[in-house]
Amino acid sequence: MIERKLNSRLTDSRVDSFPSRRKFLYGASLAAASLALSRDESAFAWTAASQSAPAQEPVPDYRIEIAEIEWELSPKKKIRTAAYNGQIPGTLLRVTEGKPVAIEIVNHLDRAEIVHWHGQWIPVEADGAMEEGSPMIPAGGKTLVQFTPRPAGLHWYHTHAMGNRDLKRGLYSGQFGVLLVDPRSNPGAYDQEQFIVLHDWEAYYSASGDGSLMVEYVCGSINGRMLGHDAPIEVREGQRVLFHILNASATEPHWLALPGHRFKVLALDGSPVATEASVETLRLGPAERITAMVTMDTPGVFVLGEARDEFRSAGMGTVIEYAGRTGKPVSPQAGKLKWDYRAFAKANPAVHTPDVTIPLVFSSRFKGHGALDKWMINGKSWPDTDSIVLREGLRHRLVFVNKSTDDHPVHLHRHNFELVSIRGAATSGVHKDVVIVEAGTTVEADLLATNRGNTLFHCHQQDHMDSGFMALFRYA
Ligand SMILES: [Cu+2]
Repeated sequence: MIERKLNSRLTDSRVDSFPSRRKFLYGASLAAASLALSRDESAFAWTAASQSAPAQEPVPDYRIEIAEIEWELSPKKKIRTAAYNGQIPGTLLRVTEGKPVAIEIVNHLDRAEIVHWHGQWIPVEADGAMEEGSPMIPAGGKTLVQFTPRPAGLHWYHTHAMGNRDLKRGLYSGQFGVLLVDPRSNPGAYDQEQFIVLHDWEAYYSASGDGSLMVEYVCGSINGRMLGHDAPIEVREGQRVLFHILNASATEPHWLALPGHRFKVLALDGSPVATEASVETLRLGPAERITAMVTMDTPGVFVLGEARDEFRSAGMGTVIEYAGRTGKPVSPQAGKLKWDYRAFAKANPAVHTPDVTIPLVFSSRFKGHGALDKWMINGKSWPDTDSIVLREGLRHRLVFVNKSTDDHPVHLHRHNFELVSIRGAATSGVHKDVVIVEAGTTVEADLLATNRGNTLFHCHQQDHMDSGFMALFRYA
């Protein structure tokens, strides 16, 4: 029987164990490919990341195999997509802050790939962004990535390849998984933990009001299954369930609710919040993570899912069932969709004076009917965007000015930032590595430059990133 908890079904993919049925089948399906490759080891060209490693290669703690798979979102919906270790989401990588980890990545695809460690403050060689200078993994090649995980919290790993106009590549595919960095200290008391990973599938282009193209999806899933096609999460009255929630969608923000329950938000993007506020509905832009505790105090059967009917009926939901309760699950009502990062901030914002202020103005250029808009930072599109120079040790105030009519989940690699104002209202105590800058608004965030090396900044919406919404920060 397939394990129902993501945690237990994924932790068995450590290199030295091989017990689960799903993993076993995957091993069998790849046997032919491995055999072919073993005849000619030179086909496995070690890439630059491993050449800088010690002569004695360490035994990897984890292995990630990138391959095309057929995946059953539901019995009626089978898709083909590239994924990690034959499962969606990929193997849960659970590591400890400060304890070095070695991960072997094998690319069985016929194209070069790259894996980014989102939220980790690690060197460029390991980070996984070719624009920074991290090496790609060639088609049929493999690499060994080594880094010391920091900071603790809910992070993730995913392809950083471009999707361009191919809606099966990049984050439109199944190439994503959870990287949970446990703190060295006790993370707190809870009765069980659950991982909730959102994704949208079968992307297609549709014409927006002005005739330019936008991405939409046929269906969505939680933990790789459409609503009603995964085993329910079983809880008991009084339990405190720690939810690790990741929006791994290529382009869509999502709203999540569990009727009759509230989410006590403990951390955003893995970073503990100043105020652990309780909310009814969570908003997660692409790449955002929320760590939240739910006290199970309303017995029944419920859908934990998208608060909006159209997304939930397209599959984005999972059932939560109290012990001994049966019946039709109660779905979230489309209530007010309200989200304010400041709910989790310090009650009295701390005031800091930045050493440097860096305006970053986001705008788009209409490229015509049937075309993708071109996205710009300070008037230029990648690869022509001006690079931003950071000075080590200084406090840089990033002023995100969104002059467009879209919201943008902007992301900074290898660092995080502290939100200092949203729509002109001062704030502090919320540290993130992705922030949604809503259409027509300004968000300010302070970046402490403490991790030398090239640092990519981009919109995490795949089609925006692919259309120029990227810039490189570099240290002076
Ligand atoms: Cu964007």
